[in-house]
Amino acid sequence: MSERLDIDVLTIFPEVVRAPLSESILGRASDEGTVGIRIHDLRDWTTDKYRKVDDEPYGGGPGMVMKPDPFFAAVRDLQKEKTSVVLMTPQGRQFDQEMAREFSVSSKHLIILCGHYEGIDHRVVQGLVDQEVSIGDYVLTNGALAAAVFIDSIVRLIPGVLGDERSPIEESFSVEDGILEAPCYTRPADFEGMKVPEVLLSGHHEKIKEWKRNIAVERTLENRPDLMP
Ligand code: 6GU
Repeated sequence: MSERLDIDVLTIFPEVVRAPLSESILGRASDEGTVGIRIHDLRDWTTDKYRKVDDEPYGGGPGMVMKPDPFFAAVRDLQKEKTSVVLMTPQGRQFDQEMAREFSVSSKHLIILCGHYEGIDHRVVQGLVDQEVSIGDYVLTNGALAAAVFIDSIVRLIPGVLGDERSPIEESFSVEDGILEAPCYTRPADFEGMKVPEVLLSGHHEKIKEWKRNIAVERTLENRPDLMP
């Protein structure tokens, strides 16, 4: 049995995080209690009449900056003994499969803060955050989508969440040499004249393995030469 992972998300767009995580595999993991995901509206920790979460930047500049006080109040309410606080921000360390594995193995309780692209008061980073995470070199309007991606990739690695226990080991970026996966096929063997490679129908396991390896290298050279050892 795996250990339970609890995740609290703080966002001004709870629905953006909730919808993708309630589908299929992740919804089941949540139902079965392998993981407990709670998505909170950051505005619940505001104290003013307008539930204000942002304000103008000191020193000028465009856009608004997210205020520190709702984040501090929320984290103080939610944190437990073994909590790690993660901020989703394009300024963070770039997320990858290795980080997903580390989070899934070592986390007990995560509080995930979703920033807005214009920025978040830096005292949140200094005073609350253990790790700043970016999901890639492009800018999203808000960290909520990034949080859903981050959570999906971690939760699916928890033993028992995927039906087949083997599959996370053999997939791209997780195989020993970290190259892309071979393409796959299913019935029909001939679809409108496009045929499944003969070797896959042969039942010859050594030959199939060799074919998969060769085509994986070929496709990696074409799409992701940076992954080649
Ligand atoms: Cl974590 N947030 C935002 N707003 N944009 C991003 C991102 C995060 N990661 C990549 N782009």
